[in-house]
Amino acid sequence: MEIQLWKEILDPYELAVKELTVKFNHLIQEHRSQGLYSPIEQVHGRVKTISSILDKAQKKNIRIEEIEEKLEDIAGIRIICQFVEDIEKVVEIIRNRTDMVVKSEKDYVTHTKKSGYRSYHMIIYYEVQTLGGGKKIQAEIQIRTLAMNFWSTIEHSLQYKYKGSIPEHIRTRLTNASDAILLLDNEMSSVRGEIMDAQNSFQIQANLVSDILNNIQNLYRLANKREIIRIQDEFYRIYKTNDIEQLRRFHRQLDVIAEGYRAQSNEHRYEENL
Ligand code: 0O2
Repeated sequence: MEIQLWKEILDPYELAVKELTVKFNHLIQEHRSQGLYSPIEQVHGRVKTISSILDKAQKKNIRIEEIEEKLEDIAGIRIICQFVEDIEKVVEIIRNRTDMVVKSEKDYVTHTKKSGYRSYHMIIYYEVQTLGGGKKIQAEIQIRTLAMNFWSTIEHSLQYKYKGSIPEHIRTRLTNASDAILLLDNEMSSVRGEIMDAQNSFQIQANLVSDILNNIQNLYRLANKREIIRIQDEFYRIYKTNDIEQLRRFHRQLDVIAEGYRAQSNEHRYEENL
């Protein structure tokens, strides 16, 4: 097939990967800006290279004209979670979305592959808009923990190095490493609550500080310089205490001050217009 034709075929997949990556990243942001724990830690996306498509098609006896129908992972999204429990949450989010239709699922998290590979796979239908109208394509979403991703990235590069026939002694090491990853994920799950609490309070504090700084910045236009310096000094003092409750109170006070200045400036404008 001509390169130009490949480009035409792969273009909607490029678009789908970009859109899906933006959408999943937005989910992370939405959780964080609402002070919620995000079950998604990172998102990566890729379109399979032409040579990988040809290799897989040959391996699976797929004709070129059947590629789009039978190769389900031309568009691939990888979602990385911190904890095993997060995987089920992400799966549920995807099942409930109206812009993706789940075609099939494979659970290699509870049913580890013989190689030691663990991950949750979903094949979805996703529609992109092109110059020629809407096009429904398939995409594979792999959902796994940071630890599972570490193992599979290493194993994948070894498969590449040894062209699929990894020597037995290395296989044994990989199987041992996979067992250790399972243990590591379980250990991390047992302190999940503590870790989530720590991360949540860090996120809440970061959101509060960012809101306060925005408010102070807006006050520059309304309040006098001496008042701003007083507010800033007060902020630095409270910030150093590391006390979220004090920050919350200061945030509320700042809202009241800002509201007072806004009302004053509206009154002023109203009088000028009389
Ligand atoms: P790439 O280069 O990552 O795109 P199968 O019929 O079992 O041979 P199938 O039908 O493609 O494979 O489905 P499966 O098993 O769900 O695998 C899909 C993808 O999961 C693979 O795509 C890999 O990305 C990943 N995967 C599956 N098994 C393993 C494994 O043992 N080790 C690692 N590291 N990854 C795995 P590709 O096209 O094979 O590879």
